[in-house]
Amino acid sequence: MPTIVLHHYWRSSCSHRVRIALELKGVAYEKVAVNLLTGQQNTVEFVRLSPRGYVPCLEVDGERFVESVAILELLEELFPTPALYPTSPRERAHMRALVETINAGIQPLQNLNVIARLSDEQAVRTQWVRHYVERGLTAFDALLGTRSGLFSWGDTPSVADALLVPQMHAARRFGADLSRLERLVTIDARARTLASFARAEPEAQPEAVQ
Ligand SMILES: N[C@@H](CCC(=O)N[C@@H](CS)C(=O)NCC(=O)O)C(=O)O
Repeated sequence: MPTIVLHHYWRSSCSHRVRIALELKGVAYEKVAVNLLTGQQNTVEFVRLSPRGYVPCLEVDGERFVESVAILELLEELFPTPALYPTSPRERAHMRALVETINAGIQPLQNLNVIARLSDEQAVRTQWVRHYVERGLTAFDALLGTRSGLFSWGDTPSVADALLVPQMHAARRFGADLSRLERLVTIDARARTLASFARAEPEAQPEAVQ
């Protein structure tokens, strides 16, 4: 078993994704908290680990990996069971589209340094984030089509759920309107009843500020 260290922030959705995958796969790992609110991500020490000054950063036997989706794919290859990606090329492409709808289509627009540049006013930031969260999650729901599994893609958790659950957490935090996204609300609530998702929750991290 390699030695795994996750540099993360409790409320970062990208960090949350990686914690979910590690927990689902039952991988033992150590966590190092990086406080984004005090700017620890921009210190010389941290930028040496993660050049963009972003969490998460995963160390595997001392080798550093950044970008949560690349990390999720690495974990899938290092620890194939339980599988979080489907096996057929077409299914995998659908799964990646769900992943990117959140990873590329929503999260960059709600990122701390992005909304800080947008405005000093919290109300302006919140309106901006809600808009992109609601549009992106509506697209995610549409991409699920007529699927009716227990989770986003079938009856077992997948990488789509590792993206969805953190994004739903952020959606609630910013007060996004989820009233038309009942299916996503149900999937998210169901996932969070599982012990692996519960251990990965932001509020379950010891440094979480309530
Ligand atoms: N695409 C990257 C983005 C990482 C990212 O945006 N991390 C955020 C937290 S979710 C961060 O560290 N933000 C720090 C900042 O904005 O200063 C990933 O998926 O890992």
